[in-house]
Amino acid sequence: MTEFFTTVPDRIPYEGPDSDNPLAFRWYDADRVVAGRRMEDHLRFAVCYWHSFASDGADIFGEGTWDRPWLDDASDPLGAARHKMAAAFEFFEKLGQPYWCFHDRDIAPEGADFAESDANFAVMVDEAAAHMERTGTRLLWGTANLFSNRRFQAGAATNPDPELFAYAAAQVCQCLDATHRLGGENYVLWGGREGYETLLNTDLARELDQLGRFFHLVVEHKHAIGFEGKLLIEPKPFEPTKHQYDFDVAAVHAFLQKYDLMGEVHVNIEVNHATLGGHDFAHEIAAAFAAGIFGSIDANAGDDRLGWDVDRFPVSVEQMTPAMFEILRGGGLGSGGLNFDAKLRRQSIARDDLFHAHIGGMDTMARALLAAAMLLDDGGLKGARTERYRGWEGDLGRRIMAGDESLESLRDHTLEAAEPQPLSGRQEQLENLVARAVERAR
Ligand code: XLS
Ligand code: NI
Ligand code: NI
Repeated sequence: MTEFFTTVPDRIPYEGPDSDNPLAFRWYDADRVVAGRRMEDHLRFAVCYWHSFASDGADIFGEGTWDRPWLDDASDPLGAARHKMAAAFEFFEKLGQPYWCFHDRDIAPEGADFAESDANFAVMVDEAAAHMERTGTRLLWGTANLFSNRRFQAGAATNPDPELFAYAAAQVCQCLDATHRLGGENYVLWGGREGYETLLNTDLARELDQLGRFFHLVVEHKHAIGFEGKLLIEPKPFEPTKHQYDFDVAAVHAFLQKYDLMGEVHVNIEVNHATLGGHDFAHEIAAAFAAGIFGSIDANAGDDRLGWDVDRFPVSVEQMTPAMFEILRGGGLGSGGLNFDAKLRRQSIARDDLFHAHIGGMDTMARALLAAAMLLDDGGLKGARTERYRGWEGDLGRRIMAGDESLESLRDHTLEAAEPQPLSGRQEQLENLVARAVERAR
């Protein structure tokens, strides 16, 4: 097998916080038990195929910069796809993360028509099955690319032309089957171009109905083939369209309720999508757990001053700790995982940069997990929150929630009652608790 990452050892070792080895983990220790579970089972890391292997670093102003020889091989697209996959699995084996994720068109080249694209895909799914068997890497999720090709310029399920709806359905049919065959634990549907640019040409109500119909077809097919993984929508507020229909967790929750999809579809929350939507990442996680639709995470980071999806690798333990805390508080990732939907900067052109990026991302999330577990254990945060709502355990609170009070009865109560006494929200004190956990997590 061709060795692509020749300067990197066979396996990235764990060497502990005092290590100066740039190609070693300092915090991610797969077998270490934290809050009752091995770190690997808590974090369920995945590497994404699209940014790391299918892209060449091109941006809207300039051509690709990264050293990716398989992308140049245009005369033999399937040969190039095999070469790309060999490099990807070499990377996975060396990094040692348990999972990967792909789009159908990342792993196999688009053909002259659907039948040829599908035949290419079948070849590469076989190839992936063999690599997975050999290396033990598992599939966190698969997904269909329903946005790159120009045929999808006006959307997939929400397209004004039903032929495009059919095309998208055909692709999802094949990709869901492949995900099932590869033992995928989830199947993701990011909205891609399901949104609009202008109402002058858009029938918003009709497009949402089409989207609801599409999801029912996916749910029916999932059950027909016996796929037991979760179906996940990935909310994003905008980009590429100005108005994406799956804006955020709350919008997806409303959509799932309106189209009777609750229990069948969950969410894949991406950090940079949450922040673009004007939310804290932790808010989106808490909103998903509250709605009963939490599914999985696309781990990355935005940039405080750039208003687009920059997909950096996560580097801030301070930012990730409150999010990991919400995940633990919600009961953990379940069948979801932390997929690095993140890309190198355009100037990071050396082969081993891909390792440094993932090592940093994994160490950041591992350390955030340690800090979050400490917060969960310490009781300070939990106690403060319980205390804050203590009134609801009393007689009045219970009667209100049981439906035993009316506006009038509450007016009568308030006429007699003493003036309510506000209590401190203690935000700064609680923030100090978080800072202490970040400091002490080891
Ligand atoms: C784009 C999305 C995409 C999905 C998979 O912003 O994050 O990469 O994760 O289609
Ligand atoms: Ni994503
Ligand atoms: Ni994204």
